[in-house]
Order: sequence, then C-alpha cells, then structure tokens
Amino acid sequence: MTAGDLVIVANRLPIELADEVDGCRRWRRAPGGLVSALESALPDRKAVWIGWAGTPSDVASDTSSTGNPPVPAGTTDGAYALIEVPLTRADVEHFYDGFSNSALWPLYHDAIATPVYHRIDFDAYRRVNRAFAAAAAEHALPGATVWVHDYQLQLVPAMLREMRPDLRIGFFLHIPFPAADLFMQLPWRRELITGLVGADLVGFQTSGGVNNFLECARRLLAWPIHDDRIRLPGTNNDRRSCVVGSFGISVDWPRIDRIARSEATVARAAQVRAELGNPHRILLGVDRLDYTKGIDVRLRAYTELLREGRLDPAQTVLIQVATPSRESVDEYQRIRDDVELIVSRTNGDLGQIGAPAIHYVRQTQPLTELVALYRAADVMLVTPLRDGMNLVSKEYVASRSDDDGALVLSEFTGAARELAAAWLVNPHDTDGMKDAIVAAATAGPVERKRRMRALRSRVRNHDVEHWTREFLAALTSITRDHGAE
Ligand code: GDG
Repeated sequence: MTAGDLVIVANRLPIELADEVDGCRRWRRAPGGLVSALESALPDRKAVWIGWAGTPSDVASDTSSTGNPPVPAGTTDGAYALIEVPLTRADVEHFYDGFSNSALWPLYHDAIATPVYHRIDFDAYRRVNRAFAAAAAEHALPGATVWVHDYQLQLVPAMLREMRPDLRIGFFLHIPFPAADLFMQLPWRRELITGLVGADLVGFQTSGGVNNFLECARRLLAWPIHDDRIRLPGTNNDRRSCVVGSFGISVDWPRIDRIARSEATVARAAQVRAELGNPHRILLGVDRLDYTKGIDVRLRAYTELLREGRLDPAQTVLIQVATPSRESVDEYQRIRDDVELIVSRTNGDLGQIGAPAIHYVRQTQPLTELVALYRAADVMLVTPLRDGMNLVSKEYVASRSDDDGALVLSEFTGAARELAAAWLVNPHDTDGMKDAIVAAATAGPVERKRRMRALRSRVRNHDVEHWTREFLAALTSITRDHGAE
C-alpha cells in the first residue's frame, strides 16, 4: 500500500485532464503555486498527495463510459504518489458548490455575497471531510506529517486526530478568516472550530486571520488560550495544544523570473503591445471570474476615467483576463453578466472599430502568456473587495525583471500587508481608486523604479519556498515541544 511520511491533503489533486495533439485525453500536472511550493519541500521525503481528481466518480473515472483515462498512481517524475478521493455528483453539488462555495466562501469574504446555509449541504461537507480524513489515516506512515489545506476541509484535522493520534497535523487556510461577529452566523460554528483545533498548527495568511480565529475560539470553546496557543483538555500524558500563526503564501520566484527573462517572453510582450496599436499605456487585470475580485468596480472606475478624459481612449488600453470559475454557482453567473455588461457598454460607447477600450478574455491562458502580459502591462490593477493573499499581484512583481511597471493594489488583500510600495486603494472608494489609477499611469520612471525595486526585494526574499519551509519548520518545532511537555 502507498504510504508517506509527508501527506498533503487538498480538495484537488495537482493534475488535470488535457486533450493532447494526438487527440487523446491524458492527465497532466496542473500548473499552480501550491504544487510548485510543495514540490520544493518534497525531494527528500516519501510524499503522498490526497485529493479529488475533478470529475464526479458516478460520471467519469470509468474509461468505458467517458473515454477518460484512470487517475495515475503518481506524478510522471515519481515525485510523489497520488491518492484520489472520489466525489459523486451529489457530493459536488452539496459539499463543493453548496457548503464550500455558497456558504463558506462568501461568509469568509465578509459576506460580499449572501451566504446560503443548507443542512443537506453541511451533511455532505461532514461526509466528504470524513472520507478525506480516512484516506489520510490510511496512507500516512507512523508519526507522519499531514498538511491539510483550505476551507473545504476544516473538519479533517479533528477527524484525523481521532483516527490517528500519532500524526503531526498542520492546517493552512488560503482565504481570509472572518471577524467573529460574522463567523457566529454559522449554524455549525462550534463543529468547525473544533475541527480546526484538531491540528497542532493552524496557519492563516495574515495576523488579522489569526486574531479573528482566536476570538472565535475564545467565544466558542471553554479551553484556556495563552497568546497563540489553545490548551486542549486531556490527561497529563496526552494533553496537547493547538498553535495558531500567520504564514503569508507567495509565488515560485525562480520559475516566474526564468519565464519573464526569456527571449520568447520579451518578444511576446512587445508583440502584444504592437498588436494593440502601440498605445501609450496598457492596463491589465488577471483574475478568476469571482465576485470577490472587484473586477466590476475596477472596470467602472476605468470607464469613468475615459469618459472624463482623464485617460485618453486613443492612448490607453485595458486587458482583462477573467478565468472561468465555479460556473454552476448562481452568484458566479451574476458577476459574469455584470462584468460583460460593463465591457460591452464601455466598448460600445468609447471604443473604435479595431480599437476596443477593454480587451476582455474569458479563457484560461498558459502561464507563459500571463507572464508576457505582466511584462507588457504598464499598470497592473488588483482590486479585490477581499482576498486572503492574492498571488497575481506577486506574480506581476516577480515578472518585472526590468524594474518597471506600476501596481495598483487593494488594501483588502493579504498581499497589501507586504506590498506597501504599491499604489494602495480602497475598492469601495471609486474616486480614490480613480486617482490612484491616474497616479500610477502617469508616474515618472524614477518613481516607478523605486517602488518596483522595493516590491521585488520583498517578494524575492519571501517566495513560496520560504513559506513552505517556515510552515513545516513551525509544525515540527511545536510537535517536538509537545513531546517534551
Ligand atoms: C486563493 C485565495 C490566495 C488565474 N488565471 C489564470 C491563471 N491564474 C492563476 C494566477 C494565480 C492563481 O491563478 C490565482 O491566485 P490568487 O491568489 O490570485 O487567487 P485565488 O484563486 O482566489 O486563490 C487567494 C491563494 O488561494 C493562494 O493561497 O492568494 O487569496 O483566494 O497564480 O496566475 N493561471 C493560468 N492561466 C490563467 O488564465 N495559467
């Protein structure tokens, strides 16, 4: 049986089905920061990744009905083993679209959209979390480290602890943890908090998340809390603590830097500019098409600037890449409609034949193309209403090996804590945002360079490998201390 001394548990496996040139569908490595981050920590370890493969088990994994190949047992380079947790269509509807993305996602993002609480959804959440915990219990070697990821799996730490008390368990939340007054809405608030404190270490993106979580733990649990440590009940021998900390995630700097400096990328960036008619200023947005990302507010601000003549439509172009996301959830259909209405109105009113004011691309792009766009963009617009971290802002910075470009960044992202040299904006304040966009678009080369150098130095020294090392080192030292208590 496959077993590891480092077990990653995440909603998705790091693979995806792709149509190859020979017409066959094959599994390939899914690109993504988390995958590269964790790979940098894996070389010396026997690692296992547990997750869902992305297609419901009652439709898909069977080759005869769909033509899909079976999920591979490991990555092609043998870096780690893959264990699939199958989800049915009902699980996807209630656990994933339902409780995870219609209750937790909006609630944890300050209820920007109204969270929907259905008991049938939570039942599925509990059931699926138990299946993930059981898979981790089965595939972890004695005393192994298990690292559980994100809001879809908050019950896993306590469930796994009960099945396998010998394990060292860490949990990291990629999205914000909300203020206690919001969290208290949840009908299953105590169960979720208890689920999380099953871990030895619970990590958040920012100190705000840590403080909110500790406040909820104080209100909901009767256990003593000292500083960042919750003392759980138990006899002297098996008494343990759950430690809480902030660990801001980041990007794979060496990989992005390599792509950004390549001749092909530099040439592609120049080609993009030429194809747009060599405008004076290119503005760029890159986001999943999600209502938390503030795509609509940024497009409205930009349109007003064009209408008022503060930006010249003949000299300015905005590219918005909006990657399709969670399309079966109603709120996502609504934000898509809102964005597309603004794009078509602005282009209808202010664009010219062959020269639209907004280039809107609702398609997933290869990373190489994204990096070329980052290099071509004079101004990067990152304006979420709330975001745990926001990797796009850090990718932009990592791509600018020419020390040029201007980042406009929402204060409500985790990244804003680290990237203070950006033009910081409040996305609820349209006038303030318009002023910041104009300031970034008209800043002189000396100011752009000064700010970009400061941003680059921060991200270079705190890349994703740093994040992985810090989290795993903290987890090891906490559990070593427990042993000594
Ligand atoms: C969650 C939290 C936190 C986007 N479009 C394409 C593409 N992307 C890539 C970006 C970036 C990633 O997706 C998006 O990451 P973000 O951090 O910006 O946002 P979420 O997806 O909401 O991520 C967030 C993150 O988890 C990590 O902890 O920072 O706060 O919400 O890497 O480049 N990649 C490619 N084509 C696209 O079209 N290849």
